[in-house]
Amino acid sequence: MKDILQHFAIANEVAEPEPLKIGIINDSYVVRAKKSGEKSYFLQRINHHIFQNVEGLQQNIYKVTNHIRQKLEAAGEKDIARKVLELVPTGEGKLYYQTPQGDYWRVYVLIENAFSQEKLTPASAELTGEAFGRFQCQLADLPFDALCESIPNFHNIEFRLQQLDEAIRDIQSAKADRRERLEACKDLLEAINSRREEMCLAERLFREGKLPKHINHCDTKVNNILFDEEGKPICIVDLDTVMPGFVLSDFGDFMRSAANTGKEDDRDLDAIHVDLEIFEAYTRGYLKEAAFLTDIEKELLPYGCRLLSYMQTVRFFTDWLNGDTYYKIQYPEHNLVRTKAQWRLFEEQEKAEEEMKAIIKRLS
Ligand code: GN1
Ligand code: MG
Repeated sequence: MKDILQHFAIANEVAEPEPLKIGIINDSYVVRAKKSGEKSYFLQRINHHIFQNVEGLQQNIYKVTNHIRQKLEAAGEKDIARKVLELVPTGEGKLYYQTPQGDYWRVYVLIENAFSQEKLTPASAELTGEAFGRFQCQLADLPFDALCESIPNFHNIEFRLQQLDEAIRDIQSAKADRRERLEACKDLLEAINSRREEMCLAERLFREGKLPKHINHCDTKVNNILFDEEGKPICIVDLDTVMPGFVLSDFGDFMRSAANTGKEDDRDLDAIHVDLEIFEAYTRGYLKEAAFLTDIEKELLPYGCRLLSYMQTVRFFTDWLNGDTYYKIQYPEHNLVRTKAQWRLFEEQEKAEEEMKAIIKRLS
């Protein structure tokens, strides 16, 4: 792996990359400086089966990080290197390196003493809400066409449902030999289908010109923000999916991961409930910063929570029916377990809808 690092503009001496278990898409490694006080790095193999336009992906990240850096500089912020990611170019000035075998690699400067968390306290959730609100504001003046969709239709639920339908058709037409996977999930499929129309509301409102798109992060899982030792958010990471979308995506995806008393892949479905304390704290912080929100966007925030859990259910379920080709799995039925856990969260969010609405009303 040292061979790969040689291609990047890294001047100091570094140790052998150590694998990190984060994310379920790319492969990540930390590369420590040999001398203390020198820069360490974060090396990633980009999953190019998923990100098929690596050039566009890397350009997006470069534009977004530069834009944020300029905003931080203009605001006179200190310690900017800890507040925004920095890509390390290759010796030839490219934003990634492609091996002769066709793999793609990229390097960031490592942000030291920064940690991701799976569970937040209400106090840190409020600060995190502010951080994501600020992030959206910082990107609000970036023209839409400045960024490409690094994964086309990424958070378009109509498209995700089409993919589910295709997976089912493949099984029914015997093109795919996974009938038992489908047979075992008939009730779940029926339940998913009964919410289809409602869940496509955002896309309809967009077509009618009633719901705007903004530049979003599109993967605001709680572990995609780094905190300092005191638990204060410092930097938003995992910028692979920054692209135009509904603010509902970022609000909903955060709640899907952080305002859930259980885990994304909990086998114990009874452990899964909406954590309204976290919901309220994050919302308070977010609304403080996201001054650009229109009334309809604010009103739809609880719907956004359900939408993202619904979308994640559909995506995990599709991958299960397709024979686990997209997400990394740790055991054979992992995608099925994830599907059921996300569906339970969706049902819990349905139950908590009125309470969530009341909180938003109170905080607006
Ligand atoms: C993936 O990058 P990572 O592993 O944090 C996925 C997200 C899903 C998430 C579910 C490019 O995120 O959309 O919400 O898994 N990213 C991509 O855990 O598909
Ligand atoms: Mg990601």
